[in-house]
Amino acid sequence: MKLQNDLFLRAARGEQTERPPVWLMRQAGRILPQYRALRGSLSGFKELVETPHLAAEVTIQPVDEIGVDAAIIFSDILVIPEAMGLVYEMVEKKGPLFPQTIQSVKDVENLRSGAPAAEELNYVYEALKITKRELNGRVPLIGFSGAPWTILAYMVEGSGSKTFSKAKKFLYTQPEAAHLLLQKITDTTIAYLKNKVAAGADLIQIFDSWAGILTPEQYSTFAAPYIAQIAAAIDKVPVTVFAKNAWFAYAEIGRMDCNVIGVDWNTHPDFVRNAVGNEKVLQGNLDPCQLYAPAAEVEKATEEMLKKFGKGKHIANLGHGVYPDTPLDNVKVFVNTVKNG
Ligand code: 1CP
Repeated sequence: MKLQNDLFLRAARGEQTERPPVWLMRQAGRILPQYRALRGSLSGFKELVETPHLAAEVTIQPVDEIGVDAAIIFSDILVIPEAMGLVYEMVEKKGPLFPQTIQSVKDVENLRSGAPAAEELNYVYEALKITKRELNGRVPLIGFSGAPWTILAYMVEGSGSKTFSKAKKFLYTQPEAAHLLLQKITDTTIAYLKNKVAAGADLIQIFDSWAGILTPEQYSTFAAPYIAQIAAAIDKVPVTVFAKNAWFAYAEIGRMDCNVIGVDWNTHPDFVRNAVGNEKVLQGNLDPCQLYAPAAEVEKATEEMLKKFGKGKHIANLGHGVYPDTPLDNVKVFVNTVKNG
């Protein structure tokens, strides 16, 4: 089906566009009253993720309500560990929890991987198909995964963490087991993302949310090579790599077979441009907390951000996911400022 609004995809491919496209990481979620109402009627987060027509419904909510130029499929990066054999729980007000974690090479050997693991995630592919049908060509649909290092971090740590010191300890003390695990996650992620593309994803974004806690050497050893494998394997649609706080890794990411590079709010777009050259498209990077300021300041800051990126090769977004308690009106000011800019 032909897209009515293909601005996001044209920009991602590096084509000239009349204005930068705009969407928000975590736009499908608690900033929307429609989401909160539906979520409140369910047993929990996983019911929403695992029920394809409901996942499709919340995926489309921000397109209707905020007018963004792309939808992102409602799911979570933690479906991959579960498909490999580690069940996750989403504890209310706390976040993810893995009752069983990875501690040894034996634990890694016991995991499923590759296409058989990816087959466990039919509910995600079903959600993509329903979303594509219901979007009816209005905007492109983004599919996503976590980067292998970020997925390993949850599988070893067992929950969120400020330091992920157990996961980093695993890299320092059991590097062979770590590489085995990273390769299994990579193989599973490639099969999963190819299935997502077959189900209708128009672009793939890889989230390396915990990139910034590694040393540059660790990043080059345990993170970048696996993302590079995934980016090279996804050949039918554009790929975005978002490695949060990994300012030291932009040159390496710039050499990957990806189209778009995410920029967090700590990093100046000029710095990233210098590191990656002129071909790549940049995505970002307003501070999510800026959206708590009065509307007039949100507008001004958004205009300044657009100026910093310059004309072309830019997809407007925040520097990380939007926070759940952000005033919805200011989210709309952000989006409309880009659209009217
Ligand atoms: O009950 C709820 O509503 C829980 C909140 C929530 C939501 C809305 C979680 C739990 N996941 C999601 C959806 C989600 N997760 C999306 C939806 C699509 C969209 O962007 O609109 C996406 C892309 C993710 C990806 C994700 N999950 C990441 C990478 C992106 C990022 O923000 O860095 C990470 C790290 C997770 C793990 C996760 N899932 C949920 C929470 C609270 C967390 C973070 C836990 C931690 O701090 O370690």
